[in-house]
Amino acid sequence: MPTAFITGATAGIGAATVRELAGSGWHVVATGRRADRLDALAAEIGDLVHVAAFDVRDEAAFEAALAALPAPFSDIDLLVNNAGLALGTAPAQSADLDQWRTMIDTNITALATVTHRLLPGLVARKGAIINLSSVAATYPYTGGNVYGGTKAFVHQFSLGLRSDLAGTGVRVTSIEPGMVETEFTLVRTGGNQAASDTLYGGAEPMTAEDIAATIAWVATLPPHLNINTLELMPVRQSFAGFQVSRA
Ligand code: NDP
Ligand code: 8X3
Repeated sequence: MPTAFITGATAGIGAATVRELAGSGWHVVATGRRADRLDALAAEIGDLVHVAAFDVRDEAAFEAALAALPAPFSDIDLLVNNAGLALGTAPAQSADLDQWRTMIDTNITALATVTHRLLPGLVARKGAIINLSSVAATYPYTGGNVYGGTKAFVHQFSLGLRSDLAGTGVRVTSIEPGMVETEFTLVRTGGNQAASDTLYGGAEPMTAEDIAATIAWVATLPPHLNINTLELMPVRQSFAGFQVSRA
């Protein structure tokens, strides 16, 4: 069975994707900063999972984790660039610059670094890359500023990769979800459970398992077929109009 390397596997979409792929017999490298969460996942799933705890922004730690991969986990066929976060909901003019930098470092710089490092092996194995973008890449909302910008990077980078990888057999997909109930809003609000409950309450949001099943579907399509971008929303979420600031 093939091997997947998943960033951000300690929670939400990443953890659900580990369970989904390992449940179908894939070997999975599960990564993230919280080692206790990764150990629990490994204990739950067993030998099909290899865990590596590191901060995806720490290139040396990432390299050390790669160097420590045993076979068959070292032969990566699928990269799921999932680690990411939003921080804050303030408008740009009152946003925290450190939060902006953390989002850029994680959602853009680390994602590009991991991709660059794993690309030669993915080309050699005619593998695949699945990137987690967002509806925030396409539809601006107040307070979405840099988060939406990072996800627009992920969308466009995915399309650019497809161009560059023409003829290699490597597939690239940008998955672009709307509301998924995970730890995302807790992280964004600095641990405000009430804010998270209010956002998702009554919205019948998508679940991490919904997105994991979509990732698994994309990853197991016939090798001649590439999903370029895939946008998903809960039925209860849709588009709002423009705002007008009247004189
Ligand atoms: P969660 O907060 O539940 O999970 C985020 C994961 O990213 C965690 O495993 C976390 O691990 C990891 N992560 C964050 N920063 C780092 C870091 N510096 N180094 C390593 N790992 C890191 O959120 P989701 O599952 O919802 O989010 C997963 C992806 O999906 C993100 O890219 C997000 O932007 C995207 N997305 C989410 C949507 C939603 O509504 N939830 C909608 C659209 C896209 P740890 O903290 O242990 O390091
Ligand atoms: C997460 C979805 O709408 O909160 O990417 O930006 S949203």
